[in-house]
Amino acid sequence: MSMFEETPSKSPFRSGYVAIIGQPNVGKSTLLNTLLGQKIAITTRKPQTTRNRILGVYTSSSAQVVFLDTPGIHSPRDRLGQYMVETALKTLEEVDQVLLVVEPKLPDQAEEGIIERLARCTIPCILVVNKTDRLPRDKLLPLLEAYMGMKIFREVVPVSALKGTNVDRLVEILVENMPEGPMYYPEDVVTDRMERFMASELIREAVMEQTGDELPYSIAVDVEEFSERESGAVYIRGIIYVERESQKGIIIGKGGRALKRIGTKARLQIGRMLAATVYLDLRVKRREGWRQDDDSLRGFGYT
Ligand SMILES: Nc1nc2c(ncn2[C@@H]2O[C@H](COP(=O)(O)OP(=O)(O)OP(=O)(O)O)[C@@H](O)[C@H]2O)c(=O)[nH]1
Ligand SMILES: [Mg+2]
Repeated sequence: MSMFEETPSKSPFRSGYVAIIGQPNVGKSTLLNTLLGQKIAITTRKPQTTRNRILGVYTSSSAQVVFLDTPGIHSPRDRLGQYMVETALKTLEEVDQVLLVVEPKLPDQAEEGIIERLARCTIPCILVVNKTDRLPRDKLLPLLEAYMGMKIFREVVPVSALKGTNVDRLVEILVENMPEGPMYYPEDVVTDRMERFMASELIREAVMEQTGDELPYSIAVDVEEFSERESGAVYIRGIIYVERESQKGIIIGKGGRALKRIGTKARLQIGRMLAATVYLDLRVKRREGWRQDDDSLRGFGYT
C-alpha cells in the first residue's frame, strides 16, 4: 500500500450552476468575463446587448462554477425581446444559485418586479451591487443595508466588474454555498459556444459600437462561412442583416468607410480569440421585419 493513497482531510469538490440575471446594461456580461478572466460575452454601453444564454465555466482545484449569463430582463416589444426575456427567466429553473446584478442604486419599479419573483422561488439568491467604482464611498454602506433589509438575499456583495474589485470574494461566497458535486466540464473548457457563434457575436459587438442608438436592435449577424486555410489562417464570411435600406447605408457609410471600421475592429477581436490570422469578409443585407419572424429568429439562433 502506498503512503499516498489516503487523503482523508481533503475537502470535497464543490460544483454547481449559477444564473446571472438583472436588468439590461447593469454589467452582467462584463461580470462573467471578469469572473472567467477571459472575454466570452460581448459587452457594450447599450442595453439589450446579450440575446442568448451564454455559458461560462470557472474551474479551480476545489470547485467548478458554471455561470449562465442571460439577456437583460425588460418589457419586450417584439418576438426577439420575448425570446430574450424568456431565456433569462427559464434559466432560473436550472440553477443552484442566482446572482441578481444591479446598478449601485435602489431598485426601480421594474427591478422590484424581478426581486419579487426571486423572493417567490426557493433558489438561494445573492445580490451583486455592481459599478461601485462610480459610487462615492459614503453612499455604499446605506445601499448595502437597504438591500440586506429586504431579507431576500443570502448575501449582498458590492463589486466593480469592470475593475475587478471584490470579484474574488464573490467567487468565494458562491463556492462556499455550492453543494458537493462533480466536474461538469473538463477543466480546460471555458464555454460551450462554438467559435463560429463567438465570431458572429464579435461582429455584432463591433456594429453596435460603431452605430447610433436605435440601430443595434435591428441588427443580426450570420456567419455563412467559417473555414480554416492550410496556412492556419481563418476565413470568415459574415452577413450583417438590417431591417431597412436606410440602415444599410448607415452601416456601410460614405465610400464604405463605416463598414471598414467595423470590419477592422471585429477582425482584431476574432483574431485575438482564435489566436490566428483572420480574413473577414462582411456584407450587409436587408431582411425586413426579421425581429417578428419566427423563421428568421430561428435562423439567427434565437430559439
Ligand atoms: N463603471 C463601470 N461600468 C461598468 C461596470 N460593469 C459594466 N460596466 C459597463 O456597463 C455597460 C454594460 O455592460 P454589459 O456587461 O454589456 O451589461 P449587461 O448587463 O450584460 O447588458 P445586457 O446584455 O444588455 O443585458 C458597459 O458599458 C460596461 O463597460 C463596472 O463595474 N463599472
Ligand atoms: Mg450582457
